[in-house]
Amino acid sequence: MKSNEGFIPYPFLKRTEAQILEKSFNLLNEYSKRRSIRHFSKEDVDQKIIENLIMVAASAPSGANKQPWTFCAVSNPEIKKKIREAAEKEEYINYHGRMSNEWMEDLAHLGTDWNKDFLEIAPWLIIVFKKSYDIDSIGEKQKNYYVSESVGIASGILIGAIHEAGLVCLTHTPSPMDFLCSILNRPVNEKPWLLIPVGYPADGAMVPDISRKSTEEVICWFV
Ligand code: IYR
Repeated sequence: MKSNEGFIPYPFLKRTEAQILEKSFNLLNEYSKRRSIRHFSKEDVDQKIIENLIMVAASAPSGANKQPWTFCAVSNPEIKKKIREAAEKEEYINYHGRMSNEWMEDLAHLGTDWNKDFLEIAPWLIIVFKKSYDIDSIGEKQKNYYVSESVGIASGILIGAIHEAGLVCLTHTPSPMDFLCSILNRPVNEKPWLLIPVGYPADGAMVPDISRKSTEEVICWFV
């Protein structure tokens, strides 16, 4: 018989199917209200809230449970300013020729441009770094697995948690993002994955009038 050593019982609390159905409706309703926000209020968010939300993200499953991520949480105004300046430098180039015409046309309805004032206005910037490998205590490289999948799942959980907690965020990728490694003094095994401004929406914040794909477009059933 296979030994149970290294295993513990899973404390599962079973709900009724009716409760699960109701919960799934509520979740759908809640998540259909989630939007990416580019207009932030300057209103502060308590550091403990950010810590809790990041630790929710860090509960994500990961390849071989290597948890190949680091979350940098920035509220320091000087560092936010440095990040904004470096991001705008890259985005200026993106919007003035580096992005293809097709890409620019695909973005037009979002009303974005190279100005990234939200990087200074939002009270917190969470920068998700992926660790392509780990470095152990004697400086040896240790392999990580399914790193992009793992960090993508953790980022998705973070975005959901931010929404459920009552805050808003943006998934921002000012590419190339290498400037974040030097500004945030990251070790060589960490690469920036996503930059997520977090806070409250500005009074009267606007979002693009866009829709989500239908059930039929998204799901292929095989029942
Ligand atoms: N990184 C740029 C451009 C951009 C790209 C995609 I794909 C978007 O969905 C939105 C924007 C920017 O942040 O403006």
